[in-house]
Amino acid sequence: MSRSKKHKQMLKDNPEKKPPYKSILFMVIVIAIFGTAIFLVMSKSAALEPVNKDAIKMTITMAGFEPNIIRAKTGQPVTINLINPDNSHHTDGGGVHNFVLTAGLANMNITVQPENQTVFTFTPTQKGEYHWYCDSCCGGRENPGMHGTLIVA
Ligand SMILES: [Cu+2]
Repeated sequence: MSRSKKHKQMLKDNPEKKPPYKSILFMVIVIAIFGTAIFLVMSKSAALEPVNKDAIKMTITMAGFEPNIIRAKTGQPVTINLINPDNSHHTDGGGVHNFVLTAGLANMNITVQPENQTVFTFTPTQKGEYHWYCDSCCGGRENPGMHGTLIVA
């Protein structure tokens, strides 16, 4: 007997009854898939230790920069160890963040990959307040949470 014939025969034998375990199994699979997805997005890797202990340790997540204010002096190099603990399962930007500082001081666009870190140095030459932001996620520059201020004295 062919496969489809067999199936038709089964339907004939048992026309109304749908096996209930099928819908239970379906629910279990749905819950497992959603549970896994939520876990992957929420889980963060063990806190990344900065590779440069002398640098300013800064983290960037979906919640913004921490710290989001740094102070510097003209002519003195600023080194930032930027840590991104977010993982690549974020649908918004794939967990990638960046540090963009262009206005008036420098022309920096530093990208940090998910669960990764990067170290960069720049030397402010003029006093003032300069704003940086992340434009890879959460509305980017338009999102007030994705900003920081560099105060150069
Ligand atoms: Cu970001």
